[in-house]
Amino acid sequence: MQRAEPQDFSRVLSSMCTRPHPAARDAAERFLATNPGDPGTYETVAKLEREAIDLLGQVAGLEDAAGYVSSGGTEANIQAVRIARNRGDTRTPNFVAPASAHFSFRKAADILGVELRTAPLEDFRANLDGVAELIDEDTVLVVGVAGTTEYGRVDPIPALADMADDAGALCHVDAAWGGFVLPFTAHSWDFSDADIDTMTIDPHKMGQAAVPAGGLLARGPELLDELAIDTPYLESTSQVTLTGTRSGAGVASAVAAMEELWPEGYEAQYRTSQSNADWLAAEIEARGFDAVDPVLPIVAIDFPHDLIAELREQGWRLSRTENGEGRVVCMPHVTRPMLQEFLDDVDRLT
Ligand code: 0PR
Repeated sequence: MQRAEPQDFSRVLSSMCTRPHPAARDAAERFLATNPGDPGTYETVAKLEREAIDLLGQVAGLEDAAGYVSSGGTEANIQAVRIARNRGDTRTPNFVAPASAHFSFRKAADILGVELRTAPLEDFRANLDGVAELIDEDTVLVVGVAGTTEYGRVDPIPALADMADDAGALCHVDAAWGGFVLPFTAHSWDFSDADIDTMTIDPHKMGQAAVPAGGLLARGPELLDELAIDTPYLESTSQVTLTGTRSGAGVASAVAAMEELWPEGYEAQYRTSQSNADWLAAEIEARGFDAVDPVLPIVAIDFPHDLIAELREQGWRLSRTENGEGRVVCMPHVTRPMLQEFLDDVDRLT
């Protein structure tokens, strides 16, 4: 049988992951057989994880960050809800998140037995009155998204954090995708901008690390302590992660990518991706289609259903928003010549 080869990225417009930076790929390979879930045995990778969290803290405006490298944004979001639930003083906890929040919060609600209250949007962002209406004395967490999955929008994070604080709840920011582009924008989204408690920020998305490398950050170690369970037979005495054995490759590649790219490399990539997104949106509109203004480098395009299907037949990996728009995520592997080729196909098919 022919050996399977991984997907090449030349027509991938739908992914929030990308080709890892060469240094990240190299580090991942070297650390493939290490397990940060057992820091007593795998000391080097455990130290690297500490570095990863320090670096992620720098990206997210937090000194002495607590946290760990998770399997992805899903785990980090679940753990953030778990922290809030365990810290809360109620038997009927709920949390409030905007309708734009990633579906991982629905998994969190289901697993943890915390009611998810979904707040309405206004211009693709959380509507603050809508959020306020859903908060009550059983609310343990308010979620804001910094870089939504479908439209790259940033919720009013400082206002959400204040509302959480007034309610005695925690505030979590999901910057899984946006975290590595937002530092170069004027948006208020991080630990220095607002009184937030936890954040999801994933090296394996815009951070250009190998999969799997997600990130959970917490303002202080006492928040992570809410997750601690005893680990009687390991050298380390407790564990806060959701999974046991974890990817040392992910940890090492996250550190390598951030050491290589933070901040100049990420900034240059943000500028390239954003200018590609702005250019694509303008080109699309010039052809008579609507594009949702790319606040961050994601373009949602009002293509007819059939055209999306035909483009997919041409090999373009284009995903759809819930509203049915075609969605182009301007990741590092999405270059201007690639987008030109995409537009050439659009022109040919219309
Ligand atoms: N939070 C946000 C804002 C996200 O966009 C995502 C994933 C998550 C959390 C969950 O992260 P993990 O998938 O790491 O657990 N958003 C994309 C999605 O689920 C991820 C993705 C990645 C999609 C690669 C396609 C793809 O090829 O749609």
